[in-house]
Amino acid sequence: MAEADIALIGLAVMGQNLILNMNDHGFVVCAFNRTVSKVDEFLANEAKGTKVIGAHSLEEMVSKLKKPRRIIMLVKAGQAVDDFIQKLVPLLDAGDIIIDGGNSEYTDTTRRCKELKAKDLLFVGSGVSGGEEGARYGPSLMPGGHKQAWPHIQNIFQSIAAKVGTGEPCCDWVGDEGAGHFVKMVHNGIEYGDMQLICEAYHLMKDVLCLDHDEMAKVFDTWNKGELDSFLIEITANILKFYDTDGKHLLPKIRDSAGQKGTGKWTAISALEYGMPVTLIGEAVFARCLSSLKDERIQASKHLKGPKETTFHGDKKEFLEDIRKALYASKIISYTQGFMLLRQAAMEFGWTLNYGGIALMWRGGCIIRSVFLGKIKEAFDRNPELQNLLLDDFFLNAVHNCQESWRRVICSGVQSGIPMPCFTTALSFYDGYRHDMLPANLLQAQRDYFGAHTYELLSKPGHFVHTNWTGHGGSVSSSSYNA
Ligand code: 2AM
Repeated sequence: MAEADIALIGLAVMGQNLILNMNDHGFVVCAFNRTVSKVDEFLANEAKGTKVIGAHSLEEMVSKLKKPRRIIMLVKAGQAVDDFIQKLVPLLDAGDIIIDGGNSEYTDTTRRCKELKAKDLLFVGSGVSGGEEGARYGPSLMPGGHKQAWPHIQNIFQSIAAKVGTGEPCCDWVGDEGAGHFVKMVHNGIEYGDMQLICEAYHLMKDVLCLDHDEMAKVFDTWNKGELDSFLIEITANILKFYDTDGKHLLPKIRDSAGQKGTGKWTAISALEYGMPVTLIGEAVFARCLSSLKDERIQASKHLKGPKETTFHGDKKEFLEDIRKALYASKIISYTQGFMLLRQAAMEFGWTLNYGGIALMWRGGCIIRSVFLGKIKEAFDRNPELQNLLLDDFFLNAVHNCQESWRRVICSGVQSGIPMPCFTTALSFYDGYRHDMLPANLLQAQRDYFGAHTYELLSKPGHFVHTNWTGHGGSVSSSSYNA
């Protein structure tokens, strides 16, 4: 009997929690898993007393679904997704919907969209963020793919998603093809940036201002009541307050060598690929790489000297406010860069992206959730065509208001020898972006000098010329060689 609203394949913890979340919202879910014994285990334990039903084969699962059939997969990214799709296709009818809620690469999602379109099936690749807790009680959901699927899944998706404000769901249609997974990837990159910015603020407080852990925790608690109000600032305060079983703070005992699973790296790779200066995420990834060279750093620390004078002479309270503003301004730059990458990807792939919706999707449920994202949503509501976040009045004024502090923090930090890769790259980006004239005229001249790469004159853009700089290099440009 066709009784289930949706089927879910993949009973690891994310899958199980999403099922229970859907069940809580009144949907009948049919559970399936490659290792079929897990279906019975799940029904007998976590799903006991719920309306969740199980299937012991894909055929049985498909037979239990209302039409159009909706099937969501939460399986290991890569081959497992293709394997299930291949097995499902012969069992489905035109208009049925397959959703991939795993951590797939957006290029795979785009490919699967195209393959399934040719078979009259609708495919959706959805970013799911918020970890196990989010999946159970309200994740951020970022679905993209075949838009015809959206009316059939919108109710389920928006019901189970995190809610903000007056109950707005952190889930909306993102865009075509792999857009949902692309947006999830950028989300993860931004998460790397946010975390590193907080680490730089912590480093300055600890080693320039010499604050103790409880003092720092208080600062972060205060920051969390203002414009920096966010999950990551909140947990940072809690981490700083955390005592180990021996009565000492746990944080300073943790080895300063950062791990990574690669999602930040993929954002940086895309930025390089599409030529967008997403420098802050790039620096955040490299900061983790540098931190992981722990043994080398220990050696280097014995030989490489820093500045002689590192004692702070200014007003501590004022400097703390400067750090807060430096963090806020840098964060604005990071999100500006992230949205620049989204815009470029949209151009590259011909996607129409819902930028305000993306900000709202990240507003709750996920690791980067913050009040700040509400401001980004408002900026896109004011102007859906907004070219660059920095050009919105709210963010422009915010950066103007922060910039003196931002510059002071960077000067003091540099003089004290504190590495601040993300604070500094953010400011360099800001200063680069606001200059109508950069020294790339010299760069073009150099390229033309040694490689006859040609250049344009300011007075004649689009018209490429070559100069014989030395009198003996010839006047043939490299493009003429190529021709
Ligand atoms: P399993 O329980 O049978 O291992 C997370 O690992 C989820 O992805 C699990 O439900 C797991 O199923 C599934 N999974 C991992 N690799 C898979 C594969 N190659 N084919 C099908 N499912 C797979």
